[in-house]
Amino acid sequence: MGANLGDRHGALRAAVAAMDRLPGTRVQRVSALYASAPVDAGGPDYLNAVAELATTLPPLPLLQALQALELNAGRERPYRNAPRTLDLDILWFGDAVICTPELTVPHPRMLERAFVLCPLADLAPGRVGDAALDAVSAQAIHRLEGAGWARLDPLRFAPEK
Ligand code: A4P
Ligand code: MG
Repeated sequence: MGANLGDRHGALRAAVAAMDRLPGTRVQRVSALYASAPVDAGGPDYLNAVAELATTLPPLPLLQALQALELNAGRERPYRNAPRTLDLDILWFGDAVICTPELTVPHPRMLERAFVLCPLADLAPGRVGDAALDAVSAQAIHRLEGAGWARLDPLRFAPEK
């Protein structure tokens, strides 16, 4: 999840709640929130986080449902990497490897980006690994300790310690 326009906290909180309401889908856990400057883009700083979903939706219907949530949040796409009110990308889908015009999984740029790997490591440290985190350690990123998720149910959505 990412947002760098408007009420970024509110958009990410609403996205977690909306994903939890998708058909056959529950949000299992969410990472901490992370703030960073835009990578390969301009505009205000981003807030990013990663959520783990359990879903019976196949990958493409899930992507389409996420894109509908982006539209509901006022997402516009004037140009590539434009600032946005809400971006919902699929990083992993279980162990699936998907390479279609609409969907590439694992996300092709995730390993280059601290704003993806840091929150992902909150949820899956063993699967991300220290080497991947070391590779992005030069990128400035700020973990918002305990901030931002106040209106989420802390028991349902707390990341694992
Ligand atoms: N698509 C293919 N694979 C996927 C996937 N795994 N998840 C296709 C989601 N979408 C996927 O996406 C463009 C098209 O990618 C979709 O139509 C879908 O069919 P989009 O949401 O319109 O645009 P996007 O997300 O900006 O595109 P892209 O190319 O994925 O951008 P990136 O690489 O995700 O970069 N800096 C900070 N600090 N934080 C950020 O969140 N985000 C970006 C966007 C740049 N810099 C950033 C951040
Ligand atoms: Mg996207």
